[in-house]
Order: sequence, then C-alpha cells, then structure tokens
Amino acid sequence: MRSTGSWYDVLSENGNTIQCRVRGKLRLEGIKETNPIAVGDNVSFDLENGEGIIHKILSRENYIVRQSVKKTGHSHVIAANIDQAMVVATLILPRTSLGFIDRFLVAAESFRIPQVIIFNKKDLLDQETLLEQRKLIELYERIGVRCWEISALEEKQEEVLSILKGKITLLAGHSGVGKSTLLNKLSPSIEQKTSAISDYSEKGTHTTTFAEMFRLDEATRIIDTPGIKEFGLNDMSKEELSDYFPEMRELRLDCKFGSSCIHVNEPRCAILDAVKSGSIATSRYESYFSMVIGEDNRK
Ligand SMILES: Nc1nc2c(ncn2[C@@H]2O[C@H](COP(=O)(O)OP(=O)(O)OP(=O)(O)O)[C@@H](O)[C@H]2O)c(=O)[nH]1
Ligand SMILES: [Mg+2]
Ligand SMILES: [Zn+2]
Repeated sequence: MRSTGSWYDVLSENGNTIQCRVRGKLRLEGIKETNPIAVGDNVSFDLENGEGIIHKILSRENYIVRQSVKKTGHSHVIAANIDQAMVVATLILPRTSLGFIDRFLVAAESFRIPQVIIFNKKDLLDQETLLEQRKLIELYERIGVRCWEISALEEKQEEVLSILKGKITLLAGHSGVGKSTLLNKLSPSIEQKTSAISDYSEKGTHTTTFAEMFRLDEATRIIDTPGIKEFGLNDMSKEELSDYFPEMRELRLDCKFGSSCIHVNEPRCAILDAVKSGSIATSRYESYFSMVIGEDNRK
C-alpha cells in the first residue's frame, strides 16, 4: 500500500495492514530500479514477532516508471498492477506540456493500461484557454483517451468517482496540479496534505513525498503519487514506439519500409503523410519525434 524508506505497509489477505521489511536482497529479474518494491506490488511475507518479512515479489502485470533524477539508467517504479492510469494536467499554474502528457500515455499504452486525462483547475481558465482545452479534449478523445475537465475545489466529484469505481487507478502528474486536492474531495477519510503553488516559480512544491494507495471502497483503490517531471520509457525500441500511439498503430503497416520505418525521414512513410494531411495532430507527432530521437529514453 505504501513505502516510506525501508518499511512497507502491506495489506494482508484478511484486511489488516502489516508493517513489513525486506531482509537481504530482493530482485525482480530484468528490472533496474531504485526501489525494489512499488505501491501495487503483490508480495508474500512471513510474520516474525508481529512484523512482516517480505521474501518475494509476485510477478507484475504492468508498471509505470519515472526516470531517476540521477541519469544512471535506473528507473523508479511509481506503481504496479494498475487497472487504469489517470494523469492530472493543468493549462496554467503549472502548465503541463503536451510532451509530458504524451509520454505518460505511451508508458501506459505499452502495457495496454487504459488512460484518462483530468484537466484540472477549470475555474482558473479564461475563455481563450478554455477553448484551447476543449480542442485538446477533442484530440485525445479521438485517439481513445477519456478526458474530463474539472475543478478539484468543487465538493462534488461524481464524474471522477464513476470513472474510478471498481478499479485500481494511478493518479499522476506534475507537482501542484491538484492530485491530492482531488483525492481529498473523493473521500472524507482521506486527508492528504496539499499546498499552494510557489509564487516565484509557479510550480508545485512537492507536497506529496511518497506514493500511497487509498481505498475508496472494497473494490476501488486510488494511488496518490508525488509530482513528477518526466516519465521513463522502459525497454522500448525506436521501431516499436509508434505502436503505442493509437493513431499510428494501424497506419504504420502502410509504410514502405514496413516495421523498420521509424517515421522520421523515410520515403513513402504513411505516418509522415498523415501528419502532412492533418489526420495525425502535429503536437502528437512532435511528441513522438522527441521520444524517438531523444537519447533520454534509452540506456
Ligand atoms: N484554483 C484551483 N486551485 C486548485 C485546484 N486544484 C488544486 N488547487 C490548488 O493547487 C495547489 C496544489 O494542489 P495539491 O493538491 O497539493 O497538488 P499535488 O498535485 O498533490 O502536488 P504534489 O503533491 O506536490 O505532487 C493547492 O493550493 C490547491 O488548493 C483547482 O481546481 N482550482
Ligand atoms: Mg500531492
Ligand atoms: Zn513510417
């Protein structure tokens, strides 16, 4: 359910929360990560004098990683075994870039985790920015991402609750977009700390410092996470990246170079043609391009 350093709060099968530690080395094959156990992981443990000793992490159905602050090639698993991934974005205070949203969507799409975008702080938008937001919603809904515009300051969050019902949802986004504020509105028993955006940088102040899973009801769980700057794209080749852009997935079969086309400057590339004709949004292609040529993604 949560980890604060070397201790883990684990929800046991009979519904109790057990404080657990890891003894010795625990490694999940093939994953280079800074944290061995993430929120959402299923573990098995033994009880010794009232405390749990974790000896095994069960294999993960999926996970979302963020890039480690130090570029060591290591990644930090934000959460594992989720049913849907929800990114909270804001057009102002702070402004979330489309590149950030698209990276998050790709990270989730690579495991076929359904995605939701919550555009928050609607109350702060002027008419022009509201129109810009509506266009974005149209763009993302066209590619199969559910979108909502909300103000987390409002008491009733029925629409958000209906999306969450019965699922384990990861809540992610930059610091200060209102993740914890929203969570507090979803359930009266949740009391996550929130704090104002810094006047100076217009950025959040990293109020939430570790990921934690909360229970809205028996079947509904939501994971609040600390604000992040960038998502990592793990183990992804340049050739497969366009598979995780739903609007490119089918089209790429028509590229002259077939599956080896990375849609950058190849002749008779179906993706480049679609960008030219406007059927693929320029902003989406720009995100794709920066991911495919960026060195940050690959070790
Ligand atoms: N005007 C307005 N302010 C909001 C809204 N949602 C959140 N805020 C404010 O934004 C600030 C940051 O909110 P938090 O909930 O702490 O943000 P967070 O995403 O949890 O940030 P981290 O924990 O640092 O990742 C707080 O001052 C909130 O009151 C909204 O819909 N409208
Ligand atoms: Mg928070
Ligand atoms: Zn191509």
